[in-house]
Amino acid sequence: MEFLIVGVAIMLVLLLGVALLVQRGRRTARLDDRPARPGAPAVREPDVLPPVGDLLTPPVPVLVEPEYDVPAPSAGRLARLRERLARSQSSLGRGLLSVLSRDRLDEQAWEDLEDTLLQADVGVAATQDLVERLRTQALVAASASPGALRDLLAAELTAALGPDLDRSLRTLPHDDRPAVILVVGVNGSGKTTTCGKIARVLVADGRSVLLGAADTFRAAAAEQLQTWGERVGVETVRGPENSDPASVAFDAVKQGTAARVDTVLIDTAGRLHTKAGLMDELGKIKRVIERHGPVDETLLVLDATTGQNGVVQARVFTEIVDVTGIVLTKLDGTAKGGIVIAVQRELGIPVKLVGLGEGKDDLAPFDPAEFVEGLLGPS
Ligand SMILES: Nc1nc2c(ncn2[C@@H]2O[C@H](COP(=O)(O)OP(=O)(O)OP(=O)(O)O)[C@@H](O)[C@H]2O)c(=O)[nH]1
Ligand SMILES: [Mg+2]
Repeated sequence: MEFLIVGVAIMLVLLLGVALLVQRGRRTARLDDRPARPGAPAVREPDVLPPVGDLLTPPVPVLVEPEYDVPAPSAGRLARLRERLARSQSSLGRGLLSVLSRDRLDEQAWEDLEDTLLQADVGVAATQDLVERLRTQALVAASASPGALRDLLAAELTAALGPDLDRSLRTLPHDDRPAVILVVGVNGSGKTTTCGKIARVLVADGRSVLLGAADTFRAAAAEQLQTWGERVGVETVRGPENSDPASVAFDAVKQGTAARVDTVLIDTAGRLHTKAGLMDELGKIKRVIERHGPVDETLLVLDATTGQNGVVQARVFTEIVDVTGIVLTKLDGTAKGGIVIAVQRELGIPVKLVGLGEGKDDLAPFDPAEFVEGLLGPS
């Protein structure tokens, strides 16, 4: 009898075990069948469970040398990013070319061309100038084919972009101190991102760089800059929150000089061009830095999506800090690439760099001919 009871008990235990295994198999299958979120690792049961001993042993910390990013080289970037430019500006390019490919270039056609340029933020004066020059040229060419007209348009757009302006960034050190680049602009235009991207370009070109976080309003601002630097092994000079940004900028240049780095990049807090107090503070930052020597480059970062308002902002900043170059960011997010022409024409300051995305290396030296090719597509 006892023998029978023990036998039945063993059977029951075995059956229970089998039932549990089947149940577990089903659950695993259900997890695996769930549609995976994009980017999420697939859920998989390990084929062989690790020995229990391994699970109990705490992992031994492994000291790993920090690995730095290898930024993309700066040369030829606009050509590589042309695709992105073509995508955002395709409606402008298509609009212009479709007018020029009409059977007759009558008054209506020229008006439509003018409207297309105005809508792309080229600005009134530059648009009138462009259309007039194009009209004259088309008249001279009399029965020009759409292809020939496209080339005329490309040449005129390139000419309007000031192909002879000096767009080089002055980043080379002096005998006794580094080159200093000051980055300014309104809130959210892309200053910190641009500082980070420029640091990457310089590192890629074999230069030594120091970052100065002269945005002391928010601790997060300095952290954001520091993160950009850390990725490429570049140090950031910071000050306490709400400390004087001019003194942080001064210290950054001082430390950069002591460390004999090639270039010091100073990020500043975003400020509205209409706030006199904040604009005065910017003037002070520049003056204090210049106790070490002249600032080599003052870059105004403008968000291309703000359109003509960018020109107004630029004018005020120029009056305060003598801007030497414009960085036009977020060109990937607007079809109004004509702002490049407007801003340069109104201010006589070259667009030196363009931002074409949120990616770490989505910043390119500006090149008028490449830009126009991106706009109009291949001939
Ligand atoms: N699409 C796109 N986004 C950009 C570009 N440049 C910057 N951004 C984005 O714009 C946002 C603001 O950038 P920040 O660099 O923090 O701007 P900021 O001028 O430092 O901002 P404040 O310090 O707050 O004035 C971020 O989300 C960036 O990723 C660009 O060229 N294209
Ligand atoms: Mg910032």
